[in-house]
Amino acid sequence: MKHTIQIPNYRFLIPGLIFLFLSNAAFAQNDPYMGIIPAPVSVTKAKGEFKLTPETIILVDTPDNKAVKFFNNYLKKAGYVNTVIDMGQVDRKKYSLKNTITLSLNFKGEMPLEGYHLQISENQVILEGRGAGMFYGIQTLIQLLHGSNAGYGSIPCAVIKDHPRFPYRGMHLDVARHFFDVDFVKKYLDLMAMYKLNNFHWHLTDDQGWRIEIKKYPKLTEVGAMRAQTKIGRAAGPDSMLYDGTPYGGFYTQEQIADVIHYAEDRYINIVPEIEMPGHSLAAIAAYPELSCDPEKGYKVGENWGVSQDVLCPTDETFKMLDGILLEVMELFPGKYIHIGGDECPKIAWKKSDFCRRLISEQSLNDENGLQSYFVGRIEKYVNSQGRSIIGWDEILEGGLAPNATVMSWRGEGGGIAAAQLGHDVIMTPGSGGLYLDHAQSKSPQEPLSIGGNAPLSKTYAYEPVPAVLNTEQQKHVIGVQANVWTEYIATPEKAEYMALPRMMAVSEVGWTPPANKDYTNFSQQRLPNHLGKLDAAGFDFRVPIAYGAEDTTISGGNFKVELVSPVAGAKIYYTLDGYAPRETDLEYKSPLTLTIPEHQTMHLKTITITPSGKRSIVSDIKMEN
Ligand code: TNX
Repeated sequence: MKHTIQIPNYRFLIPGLIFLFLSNAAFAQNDPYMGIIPAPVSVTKAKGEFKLTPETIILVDTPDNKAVKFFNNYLKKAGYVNTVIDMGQVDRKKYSLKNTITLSLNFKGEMPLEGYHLQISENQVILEGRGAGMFYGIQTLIQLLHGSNAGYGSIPCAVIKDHPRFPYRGMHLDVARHFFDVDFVKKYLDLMAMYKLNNFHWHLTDDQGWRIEIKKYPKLTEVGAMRAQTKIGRAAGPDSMLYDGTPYGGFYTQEQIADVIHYAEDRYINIVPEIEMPGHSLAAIAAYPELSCDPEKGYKVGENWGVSQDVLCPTDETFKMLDGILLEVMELFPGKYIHIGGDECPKIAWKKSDFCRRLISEQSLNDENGLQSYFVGRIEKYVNSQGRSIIGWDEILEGGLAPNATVMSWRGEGGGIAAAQLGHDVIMTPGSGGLYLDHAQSKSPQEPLSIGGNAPLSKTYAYEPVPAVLNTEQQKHVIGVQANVWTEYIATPEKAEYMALPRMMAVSEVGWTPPANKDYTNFSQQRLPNHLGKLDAAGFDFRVPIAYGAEDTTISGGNFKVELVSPVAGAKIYYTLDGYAPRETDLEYKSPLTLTIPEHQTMHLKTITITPSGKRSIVSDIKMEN
């Protein structure tokens, strides 16, 4: 029997010898989305190409616009020497026959929110955008320029009409379990901007660290930003008694936070700050034990992972302090949303407390769940009084939802569905949907330490944020989607990038692209390799996917033809047939392999992909038996 392992259709059209010399870039010509991630709403290709040369003139009608300035800076940094001209200052007709790129916010006609139109013809590129849409059009244009490899090069003619599916397209970063400095946060924001993600959820406080300076309560960072040591390995594993014995900490000054907010604003990214309460608050309690129901107990900033039993006590003093903290947070962050956490709040401390028992009866609450609602409701009232809205994790539904709250559904979609049915806005971020980027990217034991789980790129990509059980009205309450990077097991910026990439690109497409345009094979094999090639050259870390066609499997038969697609432009695929793990000293895959297995024999095809910068995939293994 003859088996062919995964040959993408478009390859059939290309004679074997020629395709050896084509890079992934060449395949972009067959790609209906011109290599763009996230795939646009509509791309109509035309004949010919626009040539970008040093003489190309850039005409702008709003030189002071943030997005236009961003483009100018990009051109300068990337070494382009083109002249930028303010159209208001010149006779536009003079340029009508010249080779130009026009950026215009003064378009006529309809344009969806955050939308843009990009027309590429032989002489001219015209980009029109609405609000953030200009910025997103610029990101698309930059991706197309990148596609030409040389900086100066050509872009195929086309008309692109584009706008996002959801208004909220989020990425989260936990800086409490491990701290990530301002430079890294900016790098993360750069990535988000490239992929048209517009909300950065900054998880600033947790049991293991308080990371934002609060002037009124200095001990939050003096005490709460530093833990004595950190757990080694899995919290519940056989190594669970091991600690590193090394103090660990870090926090952002308010000045640094303001700088990051400004940086994000320049990229049309809103920041949602999260201050956790009433659970996940041990760092705050270690700083101010009076926040707990048992101030004498003795507390230290968390050193292990998991859920702490020590939580905030719902006293007037606690609320006074939280109001003071939130006021400084709201003075710093200009966005509509303040995330108040609300997840995983064990009720043991409240059950033991006479004060809580009295409060439950005074307030005619049912039980401790009612107390949690009372807590969140009181905080919501304060946040609303300052003109802002709260977001909480789906536990805030338990015991009754605060009247204006937006719910982040993380324990599956149930909380999100219930909240939407109650008429509340919802952001979908279920771990079960592949949106927990702290989960492993495959089942292989070669993956680095993670919290576990299995969220391969294909799973994240396939996530559909609007549950079918919701009716049309309720569906409108699903305002978007977010992926979370919890960092218990992510101690370095490199690993954060490794876990976030390439899944962040999949999240981008889930949040932006109409479902009908989503196509995993096209995304992963035709578009992603070039993006990863660029990120490789730009010094980002990421998980190198296994070569397409080489994924672990067992197949039986006598004759096999194996054809592989490189997951990263410019990377090399090495293989062995002798059972050993391949490395760069082994055979390089250059053209399809024809393999024959005698009867009653077994052969292993093992591959590794190594990028130009030296990043390596895990070793894949196809077992062929006859
Ligand atoms: C649950 S998601 C948590 C986090 C952990 C995460 C690990 C959520 C609201 N709470 O505190 O870091 O799981 O995956």
